[in-house]
Amino acid sequence: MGDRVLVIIPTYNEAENVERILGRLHASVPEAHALVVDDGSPDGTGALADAVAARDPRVHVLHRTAKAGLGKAYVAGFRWARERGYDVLVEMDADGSHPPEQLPDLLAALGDADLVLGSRYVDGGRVEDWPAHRLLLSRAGNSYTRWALRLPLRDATGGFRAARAELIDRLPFDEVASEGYCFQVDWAWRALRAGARVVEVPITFTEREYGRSKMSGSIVREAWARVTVWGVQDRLADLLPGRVRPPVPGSGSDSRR
Ligand SMILES: Nc1nc2c(ncn2[C@@H]2O[C@H](COP(=O)(O)OP(=O)(O)OP(=O)(O)O)[C@@H](O)[C@H]2O)c(=O)[nH]1
Ligand SMILES: [Mg+2]
Repeated sequence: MGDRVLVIIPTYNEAENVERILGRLHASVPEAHALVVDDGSPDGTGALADAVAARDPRVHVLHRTAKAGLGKAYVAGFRWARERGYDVLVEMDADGSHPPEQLPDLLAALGDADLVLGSRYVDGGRVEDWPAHRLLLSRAGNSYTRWALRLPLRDATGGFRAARAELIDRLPFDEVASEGYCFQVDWAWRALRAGARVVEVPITFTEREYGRSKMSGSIVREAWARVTVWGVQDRLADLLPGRVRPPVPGSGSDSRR
């Protein structure tokens, strides 16, 4: 393909994971570059990433001073990538939940799409070792999102994705306020409304082995609140005569797998 691929990995206290995930990434896709976006992790994740970067020119580190949430970290990473001319931008967690071994599947699907979502909830997708309450929360969140936003996606909250840089350039990331995983819903929805070709490919998601989850009640509340507000705004827009917002293409059945 010849595209320059950058895998953006946001980190906060991932000292046990950061070197491991970079090693797995490069075993799977040797030519990819990686950008660790570290929010000043007190456990020294940033310094560990620097040490890898010092011996591997494919690895880069963006240090930010304070924990500001996943959304802000990705927006900073996207900007960094575009300033350096990468063609394909990948989102991936540091904790090993998103298997780098499946990244080639995502990149292959990008041949025919603008945005590829690694999906736990299409045929062939799986979640391993998640406690029942986490799976329920994730499934309920996705069902609610599908319904509230009339979004033709099975896994809009997931964070293992590959996108064409031209799509990133077209979306107004400066106005995105979402902080937690709600960021993923936010920009998938913007992408669909901008006419992007969005495809879901199955992934196997596994629970993190090391380190602690940053998932919190406030992150969940943010997602439910924002999705509800967007859904209401979207329904109200339907009622306005001569509404200008284009509908999400293919709502319902057109999301290809
Ligand atoms: N830079 C940065 N990274 C973050 C922040 N919050 C979470 N992350 C990273 O984002 C990724 C996802 O966070 P997790 O804590 O695994 O959250 P999750 O995957 O939704 O939840 P679990 O399944 O419980 O792990 C990990 O690589 C985190 O280190 C943040 O505020 N700033
Ligand atoms: Mg995780």
